[in-house]
Amino acid sequence: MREHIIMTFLLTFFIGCGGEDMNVTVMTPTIQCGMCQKNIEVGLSKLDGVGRSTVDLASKTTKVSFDSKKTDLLKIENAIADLGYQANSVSANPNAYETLPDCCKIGGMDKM
Ligand SMILES: [Cu+2]
Repeated sequence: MREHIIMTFLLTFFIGCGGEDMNVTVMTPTIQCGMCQKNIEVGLSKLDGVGRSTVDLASKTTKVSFDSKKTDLLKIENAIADLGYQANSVSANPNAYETLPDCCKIGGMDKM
């Protein structure tokens, strides 16, 4: 009887994922303002396989839905880092960080 419950759960889980579409929440602790939000959302939209990304300034996280056949979490983390922001444990690319507007830099490097 217990096996049935587990199987039902697993099936629901796989259907819920809708095939190859995956959702991840990336910690982006160095984002400061709406500009950061735009930078990341626009930057990620250019990445092949990324469907939708939503930056939440309040919780400093970025939710990303992507096609696991075309891209993966590491590529997404690196793409965010290349935009000048920390992504999970991947540090911001220092060159990209330097080109950010001043409002996006405040405290940005302190947290690394
Ligand atoms: Cu900003």
